[in-house]
Amino acid sequence: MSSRPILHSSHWGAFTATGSAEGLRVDPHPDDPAPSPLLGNVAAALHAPTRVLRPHVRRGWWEDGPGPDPRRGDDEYLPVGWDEVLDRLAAEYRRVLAVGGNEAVYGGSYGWASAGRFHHAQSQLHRFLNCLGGATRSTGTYSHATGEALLPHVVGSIEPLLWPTAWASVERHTDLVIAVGGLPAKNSEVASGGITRHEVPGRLRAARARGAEFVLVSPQRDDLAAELDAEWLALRPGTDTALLLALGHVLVAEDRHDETFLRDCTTGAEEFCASLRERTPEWAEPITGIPAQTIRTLARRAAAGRTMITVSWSIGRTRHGEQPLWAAIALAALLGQIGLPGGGFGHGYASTGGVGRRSSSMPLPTFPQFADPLRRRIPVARIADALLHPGEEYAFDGERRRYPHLRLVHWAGGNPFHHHQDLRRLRRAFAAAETVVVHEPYWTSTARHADVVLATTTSLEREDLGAARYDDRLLAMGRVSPPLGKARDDYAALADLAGRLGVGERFTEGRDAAEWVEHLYEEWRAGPARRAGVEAPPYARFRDGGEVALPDGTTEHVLLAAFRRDPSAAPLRTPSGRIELVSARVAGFGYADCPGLPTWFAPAEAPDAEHDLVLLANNPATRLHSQLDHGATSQRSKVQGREPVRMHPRDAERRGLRAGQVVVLESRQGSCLAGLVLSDALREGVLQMSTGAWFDPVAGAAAGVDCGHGNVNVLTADVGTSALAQGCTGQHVAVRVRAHTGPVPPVTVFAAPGAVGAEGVSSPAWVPLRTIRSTEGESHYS
Ligand SMILES: Nc1nc2c(c(=O)[nH]1)N[C@H]1C(S)=C(S)[C@@H](COP(=O)(O)OP(=O)(O)OC[C@H]3O[C@@H](n4cnc5c(=O)[nH]c(N)nc54)[C@H](O)[C@@H]3O)O[C@H]1N2
Ligand SMILES: Nc1nc2c(c(=O)[nH]1)N[C@H]1C(S)=C(S)[C@@H](COP(=O)(O)OP(=O)(O)OC[C@H]3O[C@@H](n4cnc5c(=O)[nH]c(N)nc54)[C@H](O)[C@@H]3O)O[C@H]1N2
Ligand SMILES: [Mo]
Repeated sequence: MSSRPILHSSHWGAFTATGSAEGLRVDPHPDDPAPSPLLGNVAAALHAPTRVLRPHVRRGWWEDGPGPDPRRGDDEYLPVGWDEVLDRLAAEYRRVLAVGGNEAVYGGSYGWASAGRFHHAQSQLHRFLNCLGGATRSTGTYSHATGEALLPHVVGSIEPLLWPTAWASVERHTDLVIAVGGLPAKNSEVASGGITRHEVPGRLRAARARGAEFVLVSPQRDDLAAELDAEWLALRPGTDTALLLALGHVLVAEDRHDETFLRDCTTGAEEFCASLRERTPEWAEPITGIPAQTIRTLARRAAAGRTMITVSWSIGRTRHGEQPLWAAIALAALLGQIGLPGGGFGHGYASTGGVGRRSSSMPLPTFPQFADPLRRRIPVARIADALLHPGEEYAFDGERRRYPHLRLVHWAGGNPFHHHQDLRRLRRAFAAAETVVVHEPYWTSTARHADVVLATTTSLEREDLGAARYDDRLLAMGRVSPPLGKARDDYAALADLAGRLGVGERFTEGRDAAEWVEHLYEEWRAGPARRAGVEAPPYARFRDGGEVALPDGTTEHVLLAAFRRDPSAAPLRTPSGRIELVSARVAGFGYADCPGLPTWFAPAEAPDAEHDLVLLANNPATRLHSQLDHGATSQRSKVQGREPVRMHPRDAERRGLRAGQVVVLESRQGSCLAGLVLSDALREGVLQMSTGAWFDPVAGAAAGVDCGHGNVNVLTADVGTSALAQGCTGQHVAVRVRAHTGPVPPVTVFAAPGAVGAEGVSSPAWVPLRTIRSTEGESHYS
């Protein structure tokens, strides 16, 4: 480790790292006005016990050959050399390509990986696969698949997701922010690719200081900073559409809607307004739990000034998650402020720190991935369906498609055993594959379900260029530590595999990693940077701690502002050229779960006699997803080593539960342990537990549950949002809770399989789960 400070970057902030006898010291970038506590996790990246220190293979695969195998997730791992594992893997690639063609390889490889323009794991893998003639990939994101599918039909583009009205405009012009799903400060700590300055808290403070008012619509009070003095509408989870339609009802009933805007800029206004007739505040009150009078008053306030309605991405990650976004756009259309400074609608403000930044349109240094000759895609959250139902037909965004027969699964930079729903089902799905390859720095649960685990460096062990479209600079990411053990960069591993498959020259173009980083920088410096008048030093000077300032983009909503100024000169790319409050195209798809206009559906995950609470499974405050769960900031939040679950004190009292206790959560899908935290920041009847605790079925087996640590995705259901977007619905799940009795088993998942853990406990090879069956619908392991 270097004993002088080295500049580096992460999805949660830029920092310097300094090696010392006590380990790695991490200091935030001096320009960051609000550094993220997530920096406290960084040092754990070099914590050897959790790291994959050399390539490993699963014994059953190595000895018995490829094929569907229920032992996946329940087998030993053997350390092997790089050459022997890459030889075997190349042979397996040749077999699969011969038997099933390129579509038999699944290389969607969804996930956040690490910051860094060159070593971006997905770009590396996708380039490798494109060199081979392509592979089945994924379309859409776990984050906001509903917006990606819906927005093109309604406003002709996903631009509102990418370049909404900037914070600077909200700060200056907005009178009322209606924040559906809140503007949680914790989410704005993160932005994909890096975030040098955390500006969102300051922006919100400035808007408030100027006089903007905030209304928080969420089951949780702390989805908005207390200093913003927001009015809190603590609605029932999954009922936002009812609230938004009722607000629309009031506008129309009281003639506060903007007829001119509806006439010039929308289509279907008449039919949509007619559909609101029954959607009175009195109708919405028992559904949402929000008093009718509160709804009426809010509608009047919204019509009285400049109003921004923003819907967080989380709301889309529920069954029928397309509806609240469409209802919010329709409500904003009734108010007639779409395209005006500080008005209209947003989707995902504060869902990351990048949304609402004035993003530079300047191209960034980019490792070319080449074109994908195959162009075969599955909706990203349908991975288990695809593995379990090869050849089966499914509906997606107006098309009928068929799942390919996936035989080889290749992942780099993602953790499906964190991000996917219903992990017991995912385990059956992985058992159906013939070979699973994972590049990972850590022994994640996905690595523990793979046949081939390729030991990967973390970004701290590499040099790279740090930059993101929503950030204000390009910075040099220096190497903080030499590679741990025999870990290699994704690039090096893929280059050697490409060589064995006859495409080495095409993949590398004769450059090693260091040469590529320099090449990408110099190419950018001579091209886009020069054209934009951006001053950038030569790489030799930039490389050690260099930073280059990037220009800011525009403040207003580019597409919608132009459209509003002149709808006929700048029509939207919808069939009507306008905002579609009613979409004939979507109606034409004939989907019962996504009709042609914003529609109310009762929540799929609602309390019933058996599961009397709704759990919000949202993104964590103490880490990025599952990354560095063993880091200091994440570990500090644990309760008896378990992931915390928050509950209202009255809900706990009714069940005789106490703060600090280990509890069992059970849903229709599965069960886990969690550590109880009490808080009156939640609506009663609602629990909250973050995603990202590492799946620990070993501790689970000892406690009679599926996960002994608290991975919320053993509880969630694996169902698409609707036939339109087929997005992830992991945000909500109905559960029941009881006290855990008996000993609390140690968490085993932070030590390598087969290793002797911190407490002297030998961590099992992996899991004693013998009864995974390969047939869908049948029961799981016990
Ligand atoms: N129930 C529920 N589930 C959810 C959500 C929810 O709200 N509720 N949210 C969803 C959302 S929005 C998202 S985006 C997903 C996130 O899901 P993921 O993006 O899959 O989660 P991460 O933990 O970030 O996984 C990234 C993995 O990449 C590895 N990695 C880091 N750097 C490198 C590298 O350089 N090379 C390689 N090979 N690997 C690297 C990390 O160790 C980690 O295991 O989760 C989704 N899952
Ligand atoms: N610290 C940190 N920041 C992150 C991430 C992380 O892992 N850690 N992940 C990043 C990623 S990939 C993404 S996609 C974004 C996610 O951004 P979001 O999807 O917006 O974030 P979540 O935290 O999942 O959910 C936000 C809030 O929605 C509220 N909510 C849940 N259900 C409902 C409902 O039915 N109605 C209403 N009105 N509110 C509801 C919850 O109280 C929750 O706190 O965050 C990004 N930022
Ligand atoms: Mo996400």
